[in-house]
Amino acid sequence: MRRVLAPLALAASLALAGCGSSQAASQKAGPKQTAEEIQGIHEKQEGDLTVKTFDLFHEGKPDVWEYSKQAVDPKTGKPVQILVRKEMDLNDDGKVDVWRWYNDSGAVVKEALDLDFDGKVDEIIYFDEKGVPTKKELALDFNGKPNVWKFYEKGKLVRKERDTKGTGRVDTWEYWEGGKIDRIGIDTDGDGVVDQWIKRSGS
Ligand SMILES: [Ca+2]
Ligand SMILES: [Ca+2]
Ligand SMILES: [Ca+2]
Repeated sequence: MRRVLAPLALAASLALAGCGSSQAASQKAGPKQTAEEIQGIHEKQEGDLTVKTFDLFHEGKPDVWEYSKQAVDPKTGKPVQILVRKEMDLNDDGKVDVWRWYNDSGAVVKEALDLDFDGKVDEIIYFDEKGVPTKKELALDFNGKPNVWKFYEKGKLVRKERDTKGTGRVDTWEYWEGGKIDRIGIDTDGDGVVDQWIKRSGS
């Protein structure tokens, strides 16, 4: 049976996966299944990383993957698992749609999103240690090629760079101040250097 859930509601339920939440097991438990397996949780080793998968809807395939590495807790000297990456399949097609990377303190440093579920990443967001975005890369044509880059300082947009011609090179620079465009630089001949400036009137 195919589940029909709004992506946001699903994302919210998936977000709970890492918090020890478990739904009531709906499948019949075989005699050899562990409690975790009954909850749709499996663990395996992939190189240096431990991969924990969560089958949140008990359909026999994972919806969430958590990759963690072995480390030593500096305070206790005991071995601990540190989450390095989490992947989520929001629309149940078996392909990952959200990737999150974490630093050793557990903060998200980077997130990649496949917004239209075609397997190509459409947006990448970079965060500082406080979880504030510092940069966003957008593939507005949904072809997997970023064509807009947004830069932030203290959470505020300060610059947008655009590749308006699909050449893979930035040809338009927008400088933002106080939530408004202050000036735009345009490279008209493709040499990477601004040839024309458009300024906000009155500035
Ligand atoms: Ca998917
Ligand atoms: Ca996509
Ligand atoms: Ca130029």
